[in-house]
Amino acid sequence: MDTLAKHFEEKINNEVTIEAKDWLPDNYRKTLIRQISQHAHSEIVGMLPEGNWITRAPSLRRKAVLLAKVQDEAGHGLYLYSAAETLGISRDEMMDQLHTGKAKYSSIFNYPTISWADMGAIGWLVDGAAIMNQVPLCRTSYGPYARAMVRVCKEESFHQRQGFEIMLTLSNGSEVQRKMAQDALNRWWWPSIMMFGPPDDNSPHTAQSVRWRIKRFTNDELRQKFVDIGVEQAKILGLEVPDKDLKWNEERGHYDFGVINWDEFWNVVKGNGPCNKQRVETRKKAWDEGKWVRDAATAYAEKRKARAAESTMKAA
Ligand code: BYC
Repeated sequence: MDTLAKHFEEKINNEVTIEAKDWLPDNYRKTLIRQISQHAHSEIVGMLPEGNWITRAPSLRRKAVLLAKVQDEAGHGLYLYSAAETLGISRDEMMDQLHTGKAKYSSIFNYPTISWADMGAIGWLVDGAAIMNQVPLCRTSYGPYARAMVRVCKEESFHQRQGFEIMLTLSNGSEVQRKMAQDALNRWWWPSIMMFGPPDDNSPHTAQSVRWRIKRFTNDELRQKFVDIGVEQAKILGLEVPDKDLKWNEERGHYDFGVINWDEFWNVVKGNGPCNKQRVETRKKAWDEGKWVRDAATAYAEKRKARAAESTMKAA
């Protein structure tokens, strides 16, 4: 092993954060670009299913909170794209990868949001799963990613609570509202536990990412933590988790749960979920229609730079 690689390994083993200026093995860089850019794409595609309900929120308060949440997701995308850029990929390249299907984004955002209760279920379960996955990422080995995650997680925990509060209100409401909440749980539970990715024995990246301390837990470890907490929270809501095989296992100290439909997961990941085409088309349209904004911002930045250079020359 050459000196640079040895130094890198020592840093990883001693929990010293890796920074953009450091020497990085090529595959570590590639893995991070893949994961961070896919994470960023998930944030901005994740705005769409909820954005769909901003105009239909049941009160001004609900509308204001949902609007703030969706705007937060845009912010998360921006921190994450910036973190990925420190690794040598441009924003344009990342967007191109999203639009051409070369880069993935989370499977969960390819499901439709058909009732207001879905806003509750997304906040409670999807943001809940996101927190479970992302809190350990605050200690990921790459500094710019870890620092971005600190702020993201603070905002995600507010998102999770607002979702749980919607579910609590509905489940304590009229019979129709309680049914809406149960129906949303029935539709979002399984896709949420799929969010953690394929099982460890079928996950090509987990082992190496854990060795590099990019991932602090495996997909199955996080999924189990999520199920254990989610089941208890469903009890507080008085709702039933749609899994007939769910059972507390005294020996393991965890809930056992039913078999995940991995065919459905891979089908959605490969682009054949209920909303994949619509999501990518909406993002492409937004990118094309936003071109004039990017052009104007670039022209303004260039003008400011030229003015600053001119006044420096005058002063000299
Ligand atoms: N959907 O070896 P694996 C959020 C892909 S939350 C689609 O386990 P890795 C939000 C995986 O990319 C959601 N694809 O990979 C919440 C890989 O394909 P490639 C985003 C998936 O990277 C609320 C292949 O399957 N969170 O943003 O070690 C509101 C093999 O998987 C999925 C993050 O991205 C999936 N669910 O582990 C708004 C967190 N799962 O790349 C927004 C950061 C796996 O080889 N990311 N695949 O073509 C991670 O922690 C990890 O990347 C994953 C996957 C756990 C997701």
